Amino acid sequence: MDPLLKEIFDAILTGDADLTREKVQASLDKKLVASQILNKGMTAAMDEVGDRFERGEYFLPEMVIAARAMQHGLILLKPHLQQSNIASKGKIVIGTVKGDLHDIGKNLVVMMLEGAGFELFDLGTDVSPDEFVIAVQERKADIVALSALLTTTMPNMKNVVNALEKAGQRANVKVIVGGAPVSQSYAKEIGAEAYSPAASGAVKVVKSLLT
Ligand code: B1M
Repeated sequence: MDPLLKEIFDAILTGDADLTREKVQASLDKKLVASQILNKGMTAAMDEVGDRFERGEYFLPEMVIAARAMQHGLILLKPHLQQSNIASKGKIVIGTVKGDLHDIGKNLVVMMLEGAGFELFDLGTDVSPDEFVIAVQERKADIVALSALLTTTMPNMKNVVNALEKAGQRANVKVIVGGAPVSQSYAKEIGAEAYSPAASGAVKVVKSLLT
């Protein structure tokens, strides 16, 4: 592994946003592949942050500053992650479900889908089922994309599906779900059309839903 990736990993782990930016820029200047910088340097660091949190070695403040460092690095990485594909047609309403404030993964999904030419309406985090339904109606969305990072908020994905049904919108829109605790079998269980384990794969999945 390139030593710069380890340096990015360490910079995020210690929540040093300036150093993260510096090392991400150095990696880009060195022509390291953007997806490697993301996966081996940045996302790996967030996984380690999560593990330390579980072991009681890190607390909320450490998670917050690590997330901030990651977000600073992502700003630099964004243009390199987005594919300059031919614009595909499709409107996507996206958000992190009610009760959940995690948005780094969801923001990556937004980046990838926008880069592939889709029109994105990002509702942010802590989005209620009703807010999703209203956005789907107002935007005439083809797809609603739901992110959840907590096992406790996953059920709100099902609540969105139920709310779409109740509003008579279910037939008009496809539902894609993702996020660390979510799985293909969970997607099936709640009646979502699709699941993607990673932001990069979301583009392919969305394209297949719209053909
Ligand atoms: Co929290 N947190 N957190 N956290 N946090 C986790 C998720 C946790 C696994 C940590 C741990 O214990 N190991 C744990 C959840 C346990 C569980 O439910 N199974 C946890 C907890 C417990 C909590 C709190 C409850 C802590 C507390 O208050 N006691 C609290 C909850 C707050 C809330 O949401 N209501 C909390 C708070 C926070 C912060 C605010 C401090 C911060 C979030 C900041 C932010 O997002 N702006 C935070 C962070 C940073 C994490 C970890 C460390 C990192 C998450 C992250 O950004 N990963 C996380 C541990 C971990 O994930 N290893 C943890 C990097 C990101 C690129 O990956 O988000 O998985 P990810 O996204 C991936 C895929 O999942 C996928 O694509 C992305 C890239 O490929 N994906 C999709 C995501 N959405 C998708 C949608 C799709 C398709 C793919 O289609 C629609």
